[in-house]
Amino acid sequence: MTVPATLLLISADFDSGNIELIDASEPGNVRLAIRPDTRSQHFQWFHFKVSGMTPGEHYGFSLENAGQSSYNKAWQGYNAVASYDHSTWFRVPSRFDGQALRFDLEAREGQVWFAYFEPYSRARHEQLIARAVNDAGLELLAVGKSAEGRDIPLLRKGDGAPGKRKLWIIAQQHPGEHMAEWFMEGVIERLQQDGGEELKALLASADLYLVPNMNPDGAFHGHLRTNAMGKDLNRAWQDSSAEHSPEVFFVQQQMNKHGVDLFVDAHGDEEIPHVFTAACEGNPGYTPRIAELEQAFRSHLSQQTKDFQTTHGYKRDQPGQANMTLACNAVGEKYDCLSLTLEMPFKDHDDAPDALTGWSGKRSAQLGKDVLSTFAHLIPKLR
Ligand code: GEM
Ligand code: ZN
Repeated sequence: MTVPATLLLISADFDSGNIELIDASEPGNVRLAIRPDTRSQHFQWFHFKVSGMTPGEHYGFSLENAGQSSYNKAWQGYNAVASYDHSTWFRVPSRFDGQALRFDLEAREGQVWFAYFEPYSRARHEQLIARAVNDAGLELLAVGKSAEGRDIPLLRKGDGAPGKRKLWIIAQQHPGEHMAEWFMEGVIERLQQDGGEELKALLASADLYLVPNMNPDGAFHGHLRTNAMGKDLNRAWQDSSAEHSPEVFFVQQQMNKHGVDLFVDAHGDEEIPHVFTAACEGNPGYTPRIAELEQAFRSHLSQQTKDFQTTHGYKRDQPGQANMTLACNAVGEKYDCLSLTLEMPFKDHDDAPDALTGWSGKRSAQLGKDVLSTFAHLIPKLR
């Protein structure tokens, strides 16, 4: 009697899971497809579990619709992440033939998870909020609600006293860009652990307004780009609504209430293997003062860490040609303040590559800590 190949089980019915099974009968070529975002054509994020593997055996996986994904050119030079315990992740060599993304694994254990990037779970988000309030002295200033009713906490470090600068960081408008909430974990961890003079000086003259996850519905559903209403939140900053983009609507209400003196919007980028910022050079109200602040931010952060650079990034917008529906541009224009999109790679930061992990949650968190030093440096110049 031939021993049947153990049945491979593929699952994605968990927080931020996304995969559709085509055929798992051949362990050397498990055929899969990525599911699009709800009410949207966008897709690229994947996250799934394989169980029933035999340690020592070779397995091959193929994401067969990768060639139709939102940023399909970005698969060149990309390596998927894998984990045997859903906690420690490593890169697996991947190859893209223009249609399918393929990767192989010689199993070390009976189960493994694969993902587009190291996921930041809702459970970890809840722990982060509790840690922020209980151990890092942040106030739960307000709680918005997503389209499906999930909490969107706005945290504040500081007492909101008049005259203090208001420094805002929001993260993960694009739900598949999980590096953004890892970044926020680093910010909060430093606020919890660092009693040094630099942070004391920062907090003496500024309050931090933090939204660790702008898009909990999209993150939970394994979306790349949209909320549960199919809306790209980073295109909703001129016409947000309680019905289609309640997440942005809530944050804009809070910004109007408290004010903004500096804004950072944390994202991930599919294609460019570097950490970089995009700014407001295309805004109608762009001034030399803002240009100098952008330059000061970039040069200070470049000196702070090898995990940031200013050579690679998006093409600069032409004067007056900015897309004002983006958070960075809308907030920079409305509050006449330094306003930046911070991009972290799904691949690696090629200026300081890490062969085992590529860009990772840990490196995103460290960048969050480093950005606070750049905030401290900029405080005297913001207004
Ligand atoms: C990007 S932000 C695009 C900014 N482009 C320029 N030229 N300033 C988006 O929303 O498309 C952020 C992201 O998705 O990571
Ligand atoms: Zn984004």
